[in-house]
Amino acid sequence: MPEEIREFRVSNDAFDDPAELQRRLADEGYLFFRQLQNPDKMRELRRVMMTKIQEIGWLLPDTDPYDGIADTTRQCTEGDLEYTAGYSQVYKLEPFHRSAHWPEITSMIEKIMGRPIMPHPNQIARLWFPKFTEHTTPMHQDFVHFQGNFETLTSWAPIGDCPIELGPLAVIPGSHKVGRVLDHHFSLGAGALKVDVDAEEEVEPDWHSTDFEIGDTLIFPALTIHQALPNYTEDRLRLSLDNRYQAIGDLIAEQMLTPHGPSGLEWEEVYQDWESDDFKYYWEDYDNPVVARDLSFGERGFAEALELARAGDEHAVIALQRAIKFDPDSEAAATAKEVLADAGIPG
Ligand SMILES: O=C(O)CCC(=O)C(=O)O
Ligand SMILES: [Fe+2]
Repeated sequence: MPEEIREFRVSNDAFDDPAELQRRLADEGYLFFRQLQNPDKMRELRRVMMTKIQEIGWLLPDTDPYDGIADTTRQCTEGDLEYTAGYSQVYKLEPFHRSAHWPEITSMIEKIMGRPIMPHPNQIARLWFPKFTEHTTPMHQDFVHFQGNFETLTSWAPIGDCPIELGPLAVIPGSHKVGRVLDHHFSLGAGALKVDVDAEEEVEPDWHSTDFEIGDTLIFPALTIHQALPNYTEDRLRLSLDNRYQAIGDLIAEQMLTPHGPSGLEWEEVYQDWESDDFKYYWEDYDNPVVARDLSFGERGFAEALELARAGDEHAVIALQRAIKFDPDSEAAATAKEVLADAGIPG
């Protein structure tokens, strides 16, 4: 958690001024809008998703699902089998996928990009348990995960109010100006990769965020350094959307055309119970050159986790134990088992 967090600049004043929006994005590496997305539609989406999350058992029974009161005994995160079991059910919800196409957000992205755009079908919802703070998303640049091109924009919005203590996103303004992908290292947090900002001479750790209210939306390109703040609440589940948008015709990495990995799903499974066909396989109408996934970032992080686990690092040990449990027959699990056995730690 950064010692000091300053307030985002709010860009609603430039709402209808694409040139000014583009200038601010180029200069500051993010745009933040109050109520860019329709709060009523967001509230409806929250009700649908939280109702499902309560059915899964991650919210206390006999509470209003809208309040998002977590059963903290069910804590789990991306990379855990239990997370996939629950998240896959949320990931199948049609209204969740439709939300990436809401004109409130697509028209703003198009204004900023100045070209026709499309959402990546690999949409993400984050279901973050309270007091599980060591698994918080660490400082990173999105390019290591999403690749393709540097102009791809992330849109992050909580589905519900998200004050600082519930753990919204924070960014370092201007950090995209490093102009390249910085070294990323092993982290236990979501995404498993972090930039060591203290070791980067070009970057000052000047963190900005805000108490998000429903509809508020943060937009930033693939090189802007950001992190999630820890969810310090007593019992509230943080629910948020992070979606990516790119100009049609630009490079896209293959993994952005598949469902989000932790869902464990194929599109046919996602679409099983949808009422309408209009947003199924929509990207197939667009001609984006597809590049293979660059696995080197993840491989390097995993190699570091092995090294750290050998030295007894607790987070690395947890990460290896998780990898073994998630896919016991994988090559990574075999290596992880060896390392833990050598160190005398149970796999
Ligand atoms: O919601 C989070 O914890 C992480 C989100 C993130 O890093 C992103 O939207 O790029
Ligand atoms: Fe990110």
